[in-house]
Amino acid sequence: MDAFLEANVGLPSSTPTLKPTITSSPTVTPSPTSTPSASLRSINGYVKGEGFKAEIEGTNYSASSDFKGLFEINGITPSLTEFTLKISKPGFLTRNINVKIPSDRLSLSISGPNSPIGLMEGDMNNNQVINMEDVIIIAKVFSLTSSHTLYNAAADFNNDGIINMSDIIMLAKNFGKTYLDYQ
Ligand SMILES: [Ca+2]
Ligand SMILES: [Ca+2]
Repeated sequence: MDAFLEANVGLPSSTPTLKPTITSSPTVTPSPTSTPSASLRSINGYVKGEGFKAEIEGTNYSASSDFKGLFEINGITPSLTEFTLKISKPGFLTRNINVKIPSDRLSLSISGPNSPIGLMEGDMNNNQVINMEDVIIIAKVFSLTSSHTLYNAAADFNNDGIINMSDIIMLAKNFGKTYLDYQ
């Protein structure tokens, strides 16, 4: 009997050593907890103008601003809460905006129709600075209209179908500016 007891006492001591393997199953439980927060998020905002691309840097999430200047990126994975939103358009100085979606929000609006995000005209070669190189590029297409084969839509900042003094003045106002000038 004593030997039996000893054998039985010996058994439980081996059972706890098995327990750690069981503790691995609780680690699976977090997956149900992620289901309620698995709702996809969205971000929207207004940009000054149509055809500006808004993209979440380092991802495939992007959208273009419509004729009202509105863009909307939908279906953003819940794990993506802090990111850089890159706004760009050929001919304009790319702007990066740091965005943080609060964990309790499913949708975030970063700018309204009355305070659209503006981009500076003039970065023709897209090197994050507006300087003489850009002036030379626009000078080459000066006076061309949209019907011309060499017409460069990127240089037509005000999108009126002709590259003229109005566009040059817009660039001149931003001369010397870099991406750092967006605060
Ligand atoms: Ca440039
Ligand atoms: Ca123009």
